[in-house]
Amino acid sequence: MKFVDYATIYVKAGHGGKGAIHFRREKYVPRGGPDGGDGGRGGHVIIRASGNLNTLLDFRYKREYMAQSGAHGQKQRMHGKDGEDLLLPVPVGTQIIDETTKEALFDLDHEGAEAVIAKGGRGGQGNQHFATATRQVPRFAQPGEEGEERHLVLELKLLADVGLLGLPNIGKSTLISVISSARPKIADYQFTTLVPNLGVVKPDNRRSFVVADIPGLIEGAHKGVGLGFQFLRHVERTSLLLHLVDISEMGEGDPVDNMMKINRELELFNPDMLLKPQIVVGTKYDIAGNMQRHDRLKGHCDDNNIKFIAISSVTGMGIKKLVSYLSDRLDEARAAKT
Ligand SMILES: Nc1nc2c(ncn2[C@@H]2O[C@H](COP(=O)(O)OP(=O)(O)OP(=O)(O)O)[C@@H](O)[C@H]2O)c(=O)[nH]1
Ligand SMILES: [Mg+2]
Repeated sequence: MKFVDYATIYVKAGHGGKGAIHFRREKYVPRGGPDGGDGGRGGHVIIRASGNLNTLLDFRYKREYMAQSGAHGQKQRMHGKDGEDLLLPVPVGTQIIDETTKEALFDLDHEGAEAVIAKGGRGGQGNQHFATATRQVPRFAQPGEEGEERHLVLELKLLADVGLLGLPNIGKSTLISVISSARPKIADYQFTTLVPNLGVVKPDNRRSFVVADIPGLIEGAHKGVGLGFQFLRHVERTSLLLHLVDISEMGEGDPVDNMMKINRELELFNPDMLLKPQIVVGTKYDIAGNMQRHDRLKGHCDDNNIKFIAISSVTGMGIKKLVSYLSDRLDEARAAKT
């Protein structure tokens, strides 16, 4: 399935039904009073988060959404039927932004969260309401109100606890495949991962948590180099970032420089990202060779008080330690929130 995390749409709520102009007509009741009923309310447009969806793809194909109008009022004080509400399901984690004012309107961050995004117009009052002592034959009624309309931006930000970050080809997808049931594509070339993957990690006797694997970043991502940094929004809301750095003898470039480059891109994307707790993970430890790159990275982390864990997704070395460390940190983060 195609992954789409951004869409612009136009929504319009239903028009209110017209109030009726009518006079009572019955045998033996000459010149009965006004009995025109009220119009029904126009349908609302409602957006609701659903756990069954994981992309905004549908909104690329269909861009305009209109709810039903209210029915007109009728004789004998009969109320017109309300227009049906239009319900638009979106993935959990979708944010709704007003395209015109850029104002963030709603953040549908849990299953079932919903927002009435455009209100249906009120139905007009029928002429039954307008008779007075001096005006017994009101030949008018209210029209229904317009439904609200809006141009919206929908932006999906996956909700994960831990985000994986790093250059391409360093083993991000391999790690998520080892610690969760996710089965992303893994290959020995850059940009194997083209769209984010989520994996649920279920440690023994601990709470499960969600990890997001995103496409690799390279220097200049903020200018659109490589796949760009558009996918960083999916790790914007995680509690922790795992910054993966290749420490194998096959790895290219200085490991500390590599790490700095990614952090620079993070900062350019959103400076707050640097405030998020980061754990540095040295990958491919099974082929670390003379350990030169490992020692260089670990030394830097120790000097700067950065947590460092070395792993091998191939032999499993360090993986248990990493998962249990993540569980601890997430427990702390949850405790701090409550
Ligand atoms: N020896 C060894 N190879 C590994 C390890 N982890 C990953 N690899 C290999 O490294 C290559 C890249 O792995 P991926 O998991 O696809 O890397 P990625 O970071 O997801 O790459 P992109 O999606 O392109 O950003 C693959 O050939 C993996 O088999 C490891 O711990 N040891
Ligand atoms: Mg990958």
